[in-house]
Amino acid sequence: MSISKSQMKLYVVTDRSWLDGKLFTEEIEKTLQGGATLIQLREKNLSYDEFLKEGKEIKKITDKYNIPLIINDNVEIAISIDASGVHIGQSDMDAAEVKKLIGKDKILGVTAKTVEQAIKAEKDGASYIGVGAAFSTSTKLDTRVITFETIKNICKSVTIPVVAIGGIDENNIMNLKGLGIHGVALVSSIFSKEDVLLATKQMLELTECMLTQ
Ligand code: TZP
Ligand code: MG
Repeated sequence: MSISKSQMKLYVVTDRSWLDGKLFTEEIEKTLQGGATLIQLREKNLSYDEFLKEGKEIKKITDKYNIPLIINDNVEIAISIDASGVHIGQSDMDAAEVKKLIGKDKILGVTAKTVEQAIKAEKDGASYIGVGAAFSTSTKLDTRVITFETIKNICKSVTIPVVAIGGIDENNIMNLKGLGIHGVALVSSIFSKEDVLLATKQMLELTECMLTQ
């Protein structure tokens, strides 16, 4: 399924490591209240059953706000909970294979670090591209920073929306202006903050400003 450029504006990617006793579902709901346009449930250490249970709970919340829920990596969970789609990286399953499994009505997100990868992802049926890391980040250790030039060239080489990810916060987001991206995907600049609702609102405002050419 295609996804509109405006739906890619503020892509919130979950991270339970910042919870510090707070309730995961409540923190995610705050991002929806703050204006998140897309949510990705990203879990690296849950068992299948735990992931499934959590996915069902989060899906109820995203449905309430009518915001698509994307599942990181796990096609089986995405299908089981009828999520809106799946996001995969270059070392995960083959994009065309995932597209076949989830069907044409679902969103497929693919991470690309080069123009070639982005073009292939679009051919394979990707609905959007995630590019990064835009800046250095400690949220994902097995990633590397790519140049703004590469981000710009990726944006020029595909027709689907492109979202930048990696180390984006209130201090550096304006540097992304003019690259051609359609939104930002954020983890720590939202979830590391004491007030997640306020952080989301502030990042949304800054994103809108950055996207205005
Ligand atoms: N993929 C590339 S960088 C990254 C992911 C999941 C981490 C983004 O997290 P943060 O905290 O916004 O840098
Ligand atoms: Mg992955």
